[in-house]
Amino acid sequence: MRHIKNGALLSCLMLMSLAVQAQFPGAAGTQNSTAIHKDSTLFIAWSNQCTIERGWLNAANQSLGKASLGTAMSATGKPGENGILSLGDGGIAIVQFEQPIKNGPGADFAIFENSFSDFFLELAFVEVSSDSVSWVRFPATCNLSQDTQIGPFDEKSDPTKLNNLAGKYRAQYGTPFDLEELKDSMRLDMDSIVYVRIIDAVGSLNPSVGTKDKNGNWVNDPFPTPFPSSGFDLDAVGVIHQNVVGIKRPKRDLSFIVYPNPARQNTPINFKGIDEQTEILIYTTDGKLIAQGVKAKVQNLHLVIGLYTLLANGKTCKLSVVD
Ligand SMILES: [Ca+2]
Ligand SMILES: [Ca+2]
Ligand SMILES: [Ca+2]
Repeated sequence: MRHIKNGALLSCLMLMSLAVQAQFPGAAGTQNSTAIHKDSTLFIAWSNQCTIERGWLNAANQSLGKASLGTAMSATGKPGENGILSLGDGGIAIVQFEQPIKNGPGADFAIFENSFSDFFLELAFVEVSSDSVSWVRFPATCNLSQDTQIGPFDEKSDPTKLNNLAGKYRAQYGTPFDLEELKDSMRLDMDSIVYVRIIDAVGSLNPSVGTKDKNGNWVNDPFPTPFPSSGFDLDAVGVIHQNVVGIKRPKRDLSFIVYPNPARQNTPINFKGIDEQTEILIYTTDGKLIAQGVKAKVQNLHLVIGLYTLLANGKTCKLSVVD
């Protein structure tokens, strides 16, 4: 008898929890929306570096190849600048900033996608790191249908059912993230978030390729999207609170090796610690991006005499080219 009673109470509690299941803020312009317009004075800086690992045009049919729209630079600067970087299914972008982000009052940074609609929402998980070794994910929620796949052209998403997923809002409106939610993580330095990692959520309900939220629910977003612009389309990452007092150096060595170094003007450059698929970016000392591509593409560049900064997978390396 006692057990039956407890069972009844449990069912009742479950029903109640379903009834009050969290509704999250709605689309830009609706009451209590947390969307932040790109021209908001809250933004004090924008990401200035990005490395990418493209994802598939269709995670369920990898023979189609990978997404290709945009470049790493597309994820730098303000929204609407430098184009859009399409990640593809499961693709990853890691962005960095001139100064680390820190935890201040309210949201600390925001991510911009390029959706044309409040209800066509391509989503991504968001993780942060102080050292590029330990990453902590914002606890994401997707309470969208677990039975009906949102198709590639369906405007059937709903921002009130999404939380802590980039892409919750339409173009020009950033989705905010508050580091306060991660403050109990021993693996982060709340005053020095150096990296933000954006990982396309493969929005398929097919268990072999789909991705789940913090509650074990499938993330449901337009799928499949077998176009060059597949998956999450990263426009920009805006900083709201940054650490200007002094950059805390990452605890680990983040360098990789390039040799010979110094290199002669017309000799190939070799890399150690970089795999074949990793995108390498080459900057001049004044921060201008002059070349990017995988190892096979950039190793035979004929760089003029000078000093360069190379970036790959969030790691950097100085290269000197001599006569
Ligand atoms: Ca905060
Ligand atoms: Ca997706
Ligand atoms: Ca952009």
